[in-house]
Formats: sequence, C-alpha cells, structure tokens
Amino acid sequence: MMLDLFDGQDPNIIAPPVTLHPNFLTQRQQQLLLNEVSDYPLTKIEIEVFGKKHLIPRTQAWFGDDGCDCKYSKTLINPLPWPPMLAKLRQTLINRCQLNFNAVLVNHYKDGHDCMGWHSDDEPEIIAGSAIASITLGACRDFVVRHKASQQKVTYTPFSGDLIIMAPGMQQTWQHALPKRLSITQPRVNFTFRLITPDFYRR
Ligand SMILES: O=C(O)CCC(=O)C(=O)O
Repeated sequence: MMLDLFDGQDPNIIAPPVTLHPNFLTQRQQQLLLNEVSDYPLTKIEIEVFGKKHLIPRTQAWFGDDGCDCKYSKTLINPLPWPPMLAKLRQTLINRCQLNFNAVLVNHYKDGHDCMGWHSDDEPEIIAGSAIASITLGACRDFVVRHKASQQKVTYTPFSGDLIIMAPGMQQTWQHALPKRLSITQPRVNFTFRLITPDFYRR
C-alpha cells in the first residue's frame, strides 16, 4: 500500500513529492538489518558551520559502489563496501520500486536528542533529478518537509520498516529535517539511498 496524505485535500496546499510506504520491510528483515547495523563503523564526524567546528548530533556511515564518494562539510568520504543485508536491501528497492541506487547514508540517532537539521540532498555528486529512498528502523520520529518558497511544512511519521520515497526534483524545491524529540528514548536508524555520479570527485 502507498499513502498519499494529500488525497482529497485543499487544492491550495502544495503536495510534497513524497510517498510513504508502510510495512515495506518485514519484522524479520528489520531484525536482520539491525543485527548488521550493530557492526557498522558509525562515527560522529566534525562539520564547520559559520567557521565553527561542531560534532554532528548523530553517528553515520557511508556505503556504496566504488567511486561513489560524497562530500560532507568539505570532507571527502569514500564509500565502504556493501555489507550483505544492506546489499540485499538495495536490490529489493531496485526490484520493487524500479529505481536505481549506488550509495547509501546510514544515520543512527541514539535517542530523541539526536537529530538532523534542515537541508536538501542536492550535493553536486548526486545525479540531478534522481529519487531518494529513505528506510526507517526503530523509533518512530517526525520527518518534516518544508517547501523552500512558501515555507509550508508537512510532517510524516514513518514507523519501523516503513519506506519514504522523495521523488525526482524534490530536493530542488523542498528541504527536510528530523527535529529533536526529547521524549523519545529509543534509538532510530535511517538509510537514505542515493544515485551518485561515479568518480565525481576523482576526475
Ligand atoms: O533520518 C532521517 O529520516 C533523515 C535523513 C536525512 O535527511 C538524510 O540522510 O539526508
């Protein structure tokens, strides 16, 4: 089943190019992935904001095909090779959604103090106009999208095992964030699958 929150709504509301697919993963698939995540080399990297260095409020790891590097706050990150369950998840997405992905950012939020601020996934290495697939495991947190021009916001609440697809073009007109939710004590893991231009930073 696919949920479109905007069916039958006021036509003045801009519908975000987002679809939520509940129960995309079975309980068993979720457990196998969570077991694997406990072996990932998740790190808290340092970023520079307005000239000041900060540690990000979460841990993360970058996996992908060879040459699918990403840049995070001026730091070039080479992809780690695909672990077995993550490789299966990528293949499942490709088969079931007919979308292509060659890299994934894994974010681990230890509790509701960990978060991600407003941003778009519009880095130059990401193939313009490609979709982004986002899978949630663990705690249910608010995933908020904001239209860049109108500032209109919409909140999605993906549960463990749910899939969100951000459609091609969304990153150019919308931002997204995972705000702090201090009452949440459970961890959450998120996988955002992306399509990267191979060797973008190696030319
Ligand atoms: O954890 C989330 O749902 C958001 C992740 C995200 O925004 C990203 O990886 O760009």
